Amino acid sequence: MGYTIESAQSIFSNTQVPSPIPATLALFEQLSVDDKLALLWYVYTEMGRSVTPAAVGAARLQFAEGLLQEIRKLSQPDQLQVMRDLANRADTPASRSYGFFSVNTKLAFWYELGELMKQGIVAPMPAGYKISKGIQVVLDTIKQLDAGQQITVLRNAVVDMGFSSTAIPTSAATSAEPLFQRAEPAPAKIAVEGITEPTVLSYLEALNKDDFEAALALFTPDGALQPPFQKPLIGKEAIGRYMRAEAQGLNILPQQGISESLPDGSKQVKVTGIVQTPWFGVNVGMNISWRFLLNPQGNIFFVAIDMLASPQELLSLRPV
Ligand code: 45D
Repeated sequence: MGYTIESAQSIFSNTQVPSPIPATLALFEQLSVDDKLALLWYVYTEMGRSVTPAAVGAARLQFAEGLLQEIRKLSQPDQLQVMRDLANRADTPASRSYGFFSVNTKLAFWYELGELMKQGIVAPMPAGYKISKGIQVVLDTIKQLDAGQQITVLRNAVVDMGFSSTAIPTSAATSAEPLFQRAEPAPAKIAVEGITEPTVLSYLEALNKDDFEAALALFTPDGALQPPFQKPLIGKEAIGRYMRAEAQGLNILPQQGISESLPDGSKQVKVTGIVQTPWFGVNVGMNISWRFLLNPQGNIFFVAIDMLASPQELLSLRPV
């Protein structure tokens, strides 16, 4: 198959509408550190997207427990300073520890900190805090986003915090990852309107079972997976590590798709549907597309997972 990952990245490119998420995050980046913390507080606590506490198992916090214990012992001004250092990516011991956390441990850490702030154990938002003009602009932008996009902004903001001296992606830096519990059992059998390719259906079913070995077996040895807003991960080892760290407990609810055979016998397949993260359970559905390039043997050479710009894009299934 004469494809490169680069050429595979552009399959179905005419159905890809630019996502508002990078632009929103760029606005967020321009805020002062205190405005960033305040904004996240508003988005997280006022927008009614509640994290399912069941997701935050006690086991999950064990990696963050040390840092949380230290923060509890600090005075409130010092606690605030730790949060500022994290948001500033300052080179401090706390910020470095955080930098080593996996994505899910970072989220669990802030979840717990948010709980401690609500209880007044960790420096809360000052009563009567007045939002600045800058925050208002970003807040208004975030309000335009759908729920799945809002939690993605939250997630990316959190993941980018802390100090990390290496170029290693966080998901690769940690090996031990606690298990997520599914809020609801995922559908075992999958039917996608317009799609009969067994590889694609098996991939989606394997993710719903957290059976990452089965999912990996579908890839070519040089195959790649491109997560939303990230560069492709190449090879089964990298994909497997990533999936074990970040794909646990997802509910995959694909809806429809389009499949096209190419002259050399390979196929490009696009599927759209809903993905639920265990963090928010059934409360938040993310509008997602998968763009697969299958080789003539039916193995996955490339799959890109994209967050759709709007729910209308679920129906955007033009070829090319
Ligand atoms: O700074 O096919 C406070 C793949 C204030 C795999 C706070 C996938 C101060 C292959 C509020 C305390 C994984 C790619 C902060 C599919 C402050 C595949 C706290 C896709 C920070 C389909 C903030 C999966 C907090 C997808 C607690 C698309 C924020 C998964 C918490 C997407 C935010 C998952 C949380 C997403 C966000 C999860 C918990 C977007 C979680 C988002």
